[in-house]
Amino acid sequence: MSSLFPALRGSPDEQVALRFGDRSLTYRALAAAVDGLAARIRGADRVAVWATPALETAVAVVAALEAGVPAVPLNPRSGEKELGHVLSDSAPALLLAAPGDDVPAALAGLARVDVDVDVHGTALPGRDVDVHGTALAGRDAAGPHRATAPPGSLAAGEDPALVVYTSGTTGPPKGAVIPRRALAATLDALADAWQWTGDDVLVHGLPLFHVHGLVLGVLGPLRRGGCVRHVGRFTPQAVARELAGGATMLFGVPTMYHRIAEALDEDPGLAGALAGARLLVSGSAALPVHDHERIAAATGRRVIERYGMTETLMNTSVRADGDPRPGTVGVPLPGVEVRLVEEDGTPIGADDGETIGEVHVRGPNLFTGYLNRPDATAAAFTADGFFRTGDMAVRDPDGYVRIVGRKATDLIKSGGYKIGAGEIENALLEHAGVREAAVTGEPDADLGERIVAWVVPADPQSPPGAGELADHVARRLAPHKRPRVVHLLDALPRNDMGKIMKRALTHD
Ligand code: MCA
Ligand code: AMP
Repeated sequence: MSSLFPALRGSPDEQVALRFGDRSLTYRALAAAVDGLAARIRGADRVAVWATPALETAVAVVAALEAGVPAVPLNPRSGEKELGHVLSDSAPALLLAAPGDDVPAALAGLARVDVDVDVHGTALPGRDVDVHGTALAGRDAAGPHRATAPPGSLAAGEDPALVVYTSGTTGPPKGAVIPRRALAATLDALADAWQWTGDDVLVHGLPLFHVHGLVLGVLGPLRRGGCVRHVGRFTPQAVARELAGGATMLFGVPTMYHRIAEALDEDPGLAGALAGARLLVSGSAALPVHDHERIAAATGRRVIERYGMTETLMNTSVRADGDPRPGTVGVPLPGVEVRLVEEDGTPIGADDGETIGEVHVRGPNLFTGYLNRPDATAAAFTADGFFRTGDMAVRDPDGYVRIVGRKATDLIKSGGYKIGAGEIENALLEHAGVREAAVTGEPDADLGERIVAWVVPADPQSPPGAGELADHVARRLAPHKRPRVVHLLDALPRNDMGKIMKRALTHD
């Protein structure tokens, strides 16, 4: 099996690969930790990774990729319902977690493998567990499991590398199966577009259970032989400190750039730090032109945007050597075909910057399908192999793509997270105080969109409080899926067919 990370074996011994807070690992130490862990999990069908923003998450995912075992990153703040769904759907053989991390009871049935890393450079001996979860007393970490890997069967690029859960409009999240070749293709295409090399030092504070923070933000630097510094919790000051201290690139969601733009006035050091960066990249949602302009005015630097999706990894980007036009997501990455189509599927011929069509993409960056969901997989692709993104866009005559909206109004992008309205409605309906519920997104300067719940209480005399409903959703699903605003209504507006008319749900 060819490694996705040649730098693991070829980098100078003391070169730093990962830094999380004040803990760092050189490539040599990373290779040792990865080898030790890979030997313990090799042959497993699939492993879950408790994806805290920590060194151990990076080690666990890289070890799984080196062992040819698909990894399922878990949001450590997932609530009981969401976690239960991901576990039953993905059926991992093992849980990889940092020693000492407390995990919810729902994970207690899974055999746990502690991810031991020694920041001084050697893999630590740990309790060994076989791939079926049985503890193997006294077995050497590099022991017999090396021999259990089915020869040849792990080699192909089509083999699954990651299963990343992503929300749809209704129902629970779907697991997007991302093959090895998609990781390689997207990261190498970005290297071309961004002139991204092993000399780059990336800084970010993104979560590690989604494509942005994990694939681009951790696997990206490691594939290049460069370094990533994760700040733990994002703050403008933390990224400024790293950029002033040698980091060359910043990745963030628009909410993070908005917070940076807001902080620029009071923090003169921040503008200087951003000005010194080689590349400032935003993605996961649209960065408003106002924030683009505020950052450019204060720093003289343009943030560039790239456009991607869990299912497609990266599709387009403003190139490092291109025109950094705000409000656009740039041009298709090398190897990626992008077309805009009419409602009836007819491709739009004219790149006139005006004709709106749905974005379809095809290329080696695409996922292979949704886990256990052949119906959803079939519906997502056209007969000629393009993936239907659901994003609406126009294309300028010189090929620059501008995303102008989304087909489904029931998908909300908040803080860069994709959240399905139906998923939250179902959770709200499980609260005893809720008779009916509808969820919408409304514009929010900080989050892009905020989640709004419209609720008909079971007992109008003692309706549930907004905080209680937010806590209920946070506990069932995840904190970022909680409604930020709750409106109580006597009834939901419905059409003659009984369907809720969400467009009629407004404040006044
Ligand atoms: C508040 N909190 C609560 C509650 N209220 N927790 C439980 N129950 C409650 N009722 C907690 C939160 O959990 C959090 O805790 C703190 O209060 C503040 O939370 P919040 O205001 O929600 O958000 P924030 O911390 O200000 O987060 C903004 C953020 C975040 C940092 C921008 O949204 C974020 O990390 N976004 C990144 C999303 C992302 O990576 N998307 C990529 C997917 P605590 O302080 O302890 O944390 S898209 C993708 O991958 C594609 C491929 C692409 O194109 O990139
Ligand atoms: P996710 O499925 O969570 O991976 O989110 C993918 C979605 O995020 C895409 O379908 C787009 O709607 C949105 N997105 C990602 N990057 C951008 C961007 N630069 N501009 C606008 N929307 C974006």
